[in-house]
Amino acid sequence: MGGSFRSGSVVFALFATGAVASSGLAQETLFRNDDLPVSNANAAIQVGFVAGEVGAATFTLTPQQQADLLPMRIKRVQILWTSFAFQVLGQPQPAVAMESINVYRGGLNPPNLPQPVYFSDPPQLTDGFLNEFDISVDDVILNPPLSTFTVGLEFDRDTGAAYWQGNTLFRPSLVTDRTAPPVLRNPIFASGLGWRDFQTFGGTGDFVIRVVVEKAVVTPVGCNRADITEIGGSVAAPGVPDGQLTVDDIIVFVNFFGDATGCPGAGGTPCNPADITEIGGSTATPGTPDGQLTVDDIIVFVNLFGEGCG
Ligand SMILES: [Ca+2]
Ligand SMILES: [Ca+2]
Ligand SMILES: [Ca+2]
Repeated sequence: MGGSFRSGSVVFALFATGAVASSGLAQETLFRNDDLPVSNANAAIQVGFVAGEVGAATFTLTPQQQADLLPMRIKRVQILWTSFAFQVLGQPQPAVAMESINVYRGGLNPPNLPQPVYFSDPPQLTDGFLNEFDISVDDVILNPPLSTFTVGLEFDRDTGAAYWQGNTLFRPSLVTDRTAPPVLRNPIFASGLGWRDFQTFGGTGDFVIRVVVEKAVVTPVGCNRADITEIGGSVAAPGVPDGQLTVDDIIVFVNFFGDATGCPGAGGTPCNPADITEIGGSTATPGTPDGQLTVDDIIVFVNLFGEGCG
């Protein structure tokens, strides 16, 4: 058998996906390659994965998305996971833990391979559902430049029911649609082979792995929160914090605070560089910029500026 992935798909008419409602939040963007569910469309369970192997989907950002979304945070990952036993016989199989959900920069574009940036804790997968995993707390950020990224499921130890019992596929697995992708966008990390495209194994279709992202607001990394600009920085071109506190930081702070550019903003994200703390924030516990400019921002700025940087 060789222990590596081989295409052994089982086709079924998808009827239970435990659909996850699409997000109503405008700032979230859903990436998906698959076209399921479609009326009477066939899906296919992909069998043969063993521990350490990965089934993945590579997503491409349009130039407009690169401009609008980067740097972006991976918020949630949705994975369709089901068994023939459940789909056809109505026998849902026990939930199982897999090794991890993995995020990579890039995709399978030989000689370039997906570059790992994140491995989750073991996800618990329930048969018959588009399982959704919220990884936003792990702050998985993909920085520019970036045109493609890949998200996959790494399989765990070879436990649970055998794939086949008689002529029936019992073990749940990843699912694909049945329409051929035009490009290399379904990488599989196969034991003993490394990264290969699903097409290499005779497969057609796209993995039903979907990703919800949002533009990441990256808190400037200065020497402290009063370091909001660089020497020569201005409101028009504040640049990046330069690790020192100079008169430019004061001027830029005063101007941003005075004209309130961008404020108030959405809660939880800074509305402009002068928004460095929340109501009640102090130098000891500045908390999170709250999207509004208040006297607390001034107090914290003055105190931090006074403390200076190492
Ligand atoms: Ca497809
Ligand atoms: Ca500075
Ligand atoms: Ca504030």
